[in-house]
Amino acid sequence: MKFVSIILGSKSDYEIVKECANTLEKFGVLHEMIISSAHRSPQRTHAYIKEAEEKGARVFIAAAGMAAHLAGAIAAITIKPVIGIPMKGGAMDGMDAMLSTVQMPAGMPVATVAMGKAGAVNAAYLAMQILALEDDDLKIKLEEDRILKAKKVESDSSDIEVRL
Ligand code: RP5
Repeated sequence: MKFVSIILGSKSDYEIVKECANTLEKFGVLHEMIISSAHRSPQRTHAYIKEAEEKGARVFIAAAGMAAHLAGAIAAITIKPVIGIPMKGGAMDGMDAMLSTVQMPAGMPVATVAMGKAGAVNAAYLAMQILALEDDDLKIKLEEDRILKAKKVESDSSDIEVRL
């Protein structure tokens, strides 16, 4: 069983991170989602990553805010790709989380996406693009999605465009 694993640092991250799960769902990609914190439940986080890897997790997506160490802590445990979603909020409205997530030391990568809904959706897309390296059906779905997106730009433009 191949799947994507999503870990939220807190229930308060759910409203945004559900966009990630919904995107995977839309493409029929299996996923798990749990809450586990790098700081509040480090043993649970460690045990879950090991368990998920054994079950077939191919990519991990970690969402956390404030001193956001969750994605980095997961990257320390696994060599599977780890995607970090920095959550808005806190005194610096997400800048702290973004820097905590993106500024990993050499050799310990976390692929960091944008804050907010776009980041949650892009985390799902990036995970799927990784899976699509070995999944032709998913690759075709992603290619079709790109074509639809390009067509939507054209149809949106034709609603309003003015050309000389
Ligand atoms: C982080 O601290 C969580 O990922 C969340 O974004 C932030 C605040 O958590 P709560 O205090 O709302 O549980 O660990």
